[in-house]
Amino acid sequence: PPLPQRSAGIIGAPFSKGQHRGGVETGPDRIRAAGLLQRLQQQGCAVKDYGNLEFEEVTEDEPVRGSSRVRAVGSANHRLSEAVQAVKKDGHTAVMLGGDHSLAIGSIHGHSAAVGPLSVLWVDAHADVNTPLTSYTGNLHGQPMSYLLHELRSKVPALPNFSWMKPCVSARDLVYIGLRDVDPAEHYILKLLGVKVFSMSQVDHLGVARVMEETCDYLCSSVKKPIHLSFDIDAIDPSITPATGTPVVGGLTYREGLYITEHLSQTGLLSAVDLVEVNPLRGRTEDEVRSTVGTAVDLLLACFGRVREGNHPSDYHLPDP
Ligand code: 6HN
Ligand code: MN
Ligand code: MN
Ligand code: MN
Repeated sequence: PPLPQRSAGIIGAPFSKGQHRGGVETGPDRIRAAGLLQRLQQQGCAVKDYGNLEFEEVTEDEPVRGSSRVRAVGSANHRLSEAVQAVKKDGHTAVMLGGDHSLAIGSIHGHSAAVGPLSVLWVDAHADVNTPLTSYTGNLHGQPMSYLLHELRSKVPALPNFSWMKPCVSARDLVYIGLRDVDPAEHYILKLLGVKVFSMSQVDHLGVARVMEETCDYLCSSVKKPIHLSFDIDAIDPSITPATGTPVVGGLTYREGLYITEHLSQTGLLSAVDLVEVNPLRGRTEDEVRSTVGTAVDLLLACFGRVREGNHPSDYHLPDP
């Protein structure tokens, strides 16, 4: 039987205040300019572009417990959460183009508010599970998972402009792939909560096919919850995706990235995707930017059913002579 038509609801989130490097707010427009919407349509996916969010200016934003621009991050994520809820209510798979990874707070919160409990697959060089009290950098893009996990509720202080959100993810429903730069407190948290992690060592040991098989077995073992994919472009090796704020050597290959997204697409459970941390200003050459943005687009196309063996529209027919 033909697959039900896929549809993507795209939200641009030009926001960079979860970290200190300018440029990541230009990610959404660069990813669109590389042809994302047209190419999704060409592969038979319905597309609605919800445009870029506009974030309100926060003037007084002094550090809170050592973390920077907490109020701006809180208010931007409130906006984003409501936008993702609207996209889900319209029946699309939500695509959030970042922007920095602090945006996963609003994206995952909004997704869960609309559809209920989620499975979260976090593909990243980093675990992004520092609490404001464990962060060395004070950057909120290194903290989103600690705000979202039920199990860390008592370890995260109340923060200004965050009263709209509550934790909505269980540690049992979270899987990481690609980790290779994890802070001591983050490592402690992952062990304490028993979070399923496929670090780069495990990817090397098992191979990406087994990693994805085990990921899907683990996430789909009982009820099949909708899947939220939060893909940080720095999960991919910086030789391929150098235009990002916190590159770490030894990452996923382009092919491993595509395998992950192709495989997820085939589960039929992918319900929202974040593609974050593309920073065109961090590329040293135009080729570096092109390679980073092009990889981001290819990962998103694979999320919506594109496969490497080839593709054709379901109504294709051979021309008669
Ligand atoms: N990212 N663990 C470091 C921190 O600042 O907490 C790095 C975070 C990187 C965040 O890449 O989304
Ligand atoms: Mn990262
Ligand atoms: Mn609200
Ligand atoms: Mn990240």
